[in-house]
Amino acid sequence: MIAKAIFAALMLLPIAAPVAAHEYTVGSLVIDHPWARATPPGARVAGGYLAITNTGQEADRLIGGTAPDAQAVEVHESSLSADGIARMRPLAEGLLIPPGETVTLQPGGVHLMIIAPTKALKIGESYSAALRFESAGEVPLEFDVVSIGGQPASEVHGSPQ
Ligand SMILES: [Cu+2]
Repeated sequence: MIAKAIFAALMLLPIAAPVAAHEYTVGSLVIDHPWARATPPGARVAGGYLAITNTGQEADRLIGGTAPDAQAVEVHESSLSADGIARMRPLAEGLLIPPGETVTLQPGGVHLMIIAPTKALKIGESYSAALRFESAGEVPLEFDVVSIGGQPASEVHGSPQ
């Protein structure tokens, strides 16, 4: 009876989840649930977030990406300066994905920066892009676009390179 109840509960999970999780695989890398924040029209950048798990034996590096509706996709790192202002800079060497580990890109930390999007990212839509890894190569994916909320007003963007 208990097993049956658990099974029934599991069957309900995908319906209960507000946004269906989605993942992508390239080589030994698994990319989980890419999401991005909606932007007002004319925004110069948009943030993209996801988790990358390296199931292989060798390290890899996320070095950037492309999007049909943007100038580029860069890997950025945010940090808080002594005066409390959030700043970000492109990671010139890319982001290391060690074997056996999961690296999470999230607001306030390492993130993807969609540079000069040519159309606004709208809530509920998906945004197409492709990520490039040093070893695994390129993987096309879709970001789920969610509401703007939580973006620090004092955030200062470094000049894109
Ligand atoms: Cu950034």
